[in-house]
Amino acid sequence: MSNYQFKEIEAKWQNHWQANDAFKTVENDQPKYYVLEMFPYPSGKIHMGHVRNYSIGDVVARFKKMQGFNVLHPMGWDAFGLPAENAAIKHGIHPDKWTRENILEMKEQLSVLGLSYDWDREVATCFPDYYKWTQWLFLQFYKKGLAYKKESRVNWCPDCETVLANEQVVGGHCERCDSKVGKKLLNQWYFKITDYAEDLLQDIEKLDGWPDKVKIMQKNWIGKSEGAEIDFPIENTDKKLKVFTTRPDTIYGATYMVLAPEHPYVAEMVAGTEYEAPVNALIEKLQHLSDIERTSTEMEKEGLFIGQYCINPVSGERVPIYIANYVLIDYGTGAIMAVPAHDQRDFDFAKKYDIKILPVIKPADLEGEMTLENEAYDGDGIMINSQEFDGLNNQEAYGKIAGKIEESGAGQKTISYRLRDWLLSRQRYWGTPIPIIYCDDCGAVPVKDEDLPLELPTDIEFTGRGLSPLTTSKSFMEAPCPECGKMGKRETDTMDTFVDSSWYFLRYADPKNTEAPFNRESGNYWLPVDQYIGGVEHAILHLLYARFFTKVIKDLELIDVDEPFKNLLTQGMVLKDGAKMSKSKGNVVSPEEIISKYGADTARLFVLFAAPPERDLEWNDQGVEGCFRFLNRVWRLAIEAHENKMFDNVVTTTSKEDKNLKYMIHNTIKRVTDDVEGRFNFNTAISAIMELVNDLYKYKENNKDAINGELYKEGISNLIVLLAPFAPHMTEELWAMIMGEGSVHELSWPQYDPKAIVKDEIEVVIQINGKVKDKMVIPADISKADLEKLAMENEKIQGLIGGATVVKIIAVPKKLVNIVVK
Ligand code: ANZ
Ligand code: ZN
Repeated sequence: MSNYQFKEIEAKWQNHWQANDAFKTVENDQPKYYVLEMFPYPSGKIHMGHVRNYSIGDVVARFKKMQGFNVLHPMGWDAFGLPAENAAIKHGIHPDKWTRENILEMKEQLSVLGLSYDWDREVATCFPDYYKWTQWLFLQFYKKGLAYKKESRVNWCPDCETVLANEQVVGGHCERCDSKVGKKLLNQWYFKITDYAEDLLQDIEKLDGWPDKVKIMQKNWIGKSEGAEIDFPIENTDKKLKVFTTRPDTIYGATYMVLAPEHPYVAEMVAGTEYEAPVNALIEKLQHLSDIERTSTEMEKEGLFIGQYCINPVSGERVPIYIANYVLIDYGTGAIMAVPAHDQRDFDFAKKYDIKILPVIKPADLEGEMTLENEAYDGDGIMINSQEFDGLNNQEAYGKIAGKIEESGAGQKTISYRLRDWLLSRQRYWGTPIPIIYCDDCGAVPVKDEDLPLELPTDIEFTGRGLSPLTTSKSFMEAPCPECGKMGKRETDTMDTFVDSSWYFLRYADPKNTEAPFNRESGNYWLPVDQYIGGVEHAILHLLYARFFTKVIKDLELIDVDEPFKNLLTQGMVLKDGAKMSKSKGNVVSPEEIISKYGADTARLFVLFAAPPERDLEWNDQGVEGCFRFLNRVWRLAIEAHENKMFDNVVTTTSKEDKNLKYMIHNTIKRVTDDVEGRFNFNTAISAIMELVNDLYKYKENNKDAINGELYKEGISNLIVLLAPFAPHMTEELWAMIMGEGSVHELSWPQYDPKAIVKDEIEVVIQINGKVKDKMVIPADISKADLEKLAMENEKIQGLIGGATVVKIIAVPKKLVNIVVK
């Protein structure tokens, strides 16, 4: 018998599939199915996380194809980004060369996994034929007012003299030289994603096929709050301080105001006073903290009085104005009314700086005085210290106080979102150039469509210094104004790589189009993606940006869908020794090693079998061995049947074992189908197939001379077909060898025969006074009366009853008979 020579077999079929365009997809009138794994950054090496991600996608693609869908399963490269630029600075390799080489290397590594990609649709975001359309889309956004420039702060390393991405700032220090990172004000490009905040929030409801945890993360990120904006006049000035609050019901308890230190009023109010120096010192200190750190409840509250007072517009009380670390400039209005009795952060601050704490809501069941020793009270209750509103419950008071504020003209109801506009400018080389030219006369002018793509220049110095490498290119910097022709200057920022990945799934629908990002018919044919698969680390930004792009692209009338991903699967991590595989931990198992030792089919089978896709997967060498042995068992079983011509064996009667095997075959088809479809429980699907293999072995051993050839063939052929999406090479080889013609991957997915999975004999238990005494095998469809009769005729039971009197017989068909005796 020939051994399972996985090396030759896998290479043979990979070449065959490629030579025959086996996975090429064209639009047709079959129902379509678009399955997509998040495209990788071409780092040069695939890791086990990739193997897992792509194996999951490949099973779905192959399974759906066998179910009769026209499957789109593309692959490409998220190819712009910092590592290429760092390689250029460190080793002097041009980012373009570095990236292209990595792409080739990774493609090679992917090809040995036997993945069913239509490589004709490959895209790379760093190729001009792709970023031409990223630029074109940017300009459509710009023309719609959805891309704009404003001044904002970037991380700045004073020693390297360069802008740093957030991930290059480690604990407030520069990743490269360890000096303390500061901030620099730059004019930067933003996408107005906040215009779509409400749509992005509402449409989360439509995403039935998304995990709840991801939907909750998106909701929280958008962070809608309903409340009011209220103006507090500033004493001795004609200025008013606008605050945003979600709790207008607590306004009588506002005992101080807080401004974000960066609030423009602050500098004005403290100019030339004793407060100026301490205010500046605090601002300087806060520059090194992120918003998340600043607002965390753990954060020590810090701030100071700035010498001025506001007037509470409802109570007329005079309240001091502070600045503090926990109020952020770019949420709400950048200023708050602080209610220490009912907000914990205000409470902590008031305790520290000895500010009055005045409760205005008291728990309904509290008798006597309300004291707040250690924490704020954030529950509901009865209004106190609130003039005419005293005695109302606070929910009622909420509307009435908001009404009073509105009537008096001191404020109005409003909605606030946590979502910020998307800062897309990067002071980097290796990204999509922003196609804008600045003209002294005409301002910011879009590059003309016919001049796209605006290509990255190659005459660049990678010094790692300065604002943006593009400023070092003479050929790039100077350009005539598209409107008046006068010499202008180009924008030198490039785009955040999240822009590139916000529309790549649309490009796959029509990747070679030179007239448009994709044509509308193709977009409408393929989109939305039916199944998107990727890591949960992208649950917020990438998915939100992709949803935003899709909505704008729909509003540009380029496509009719308004949500890009119908179903989302977020796969778990691959762990070893309980920790994520990483170079620094030294616990990396390389896919190459595993594949060369056991083959791709084993590697695929293991990552699919070891855990359900959404869970973390613990790497386990014995588990890999086990999968390899299993495939060998399948191999031997099939080859033996073929070589010994077992399928030709004719028997005339159907034995009980035959019936059993028939049941097993069809029940396995049912289990695998149910597990793969919708639920993606590949691990249980594979164990069902393993059980079938055991049963086929048992059947063969027990029926040496009486093997029912036709039935056995049904068993082996279904085994091969069911295993095909998981282990595509071995099954292709076995199919060709045993069944003679065609590709197993071109077959229809098997249907189970419902009659075969009705068990016609079942086991029921017999109880006496509720205790199990015996079991019997009886026809499944027997009547209640017959069931009672059979139980009473049972010899063992008769013996046990002996002389006792039978009081009652309770028969539950298909389950049990209980005989009550006295
Ligand atoms: C008074 C008050 C009383 C508040 C109370 C809360 C509880 P969410 O729900 O997250 O939207 N706030 C407003 N702007 C802020 C800023 N820029 N930085 C830090 N905090 C800010 O939170 C809204 C509440 O957070 C607002 O309602 C405000 O405090 C604070 F018992 O106003 B509240
Ligand atoms: Zn001009």
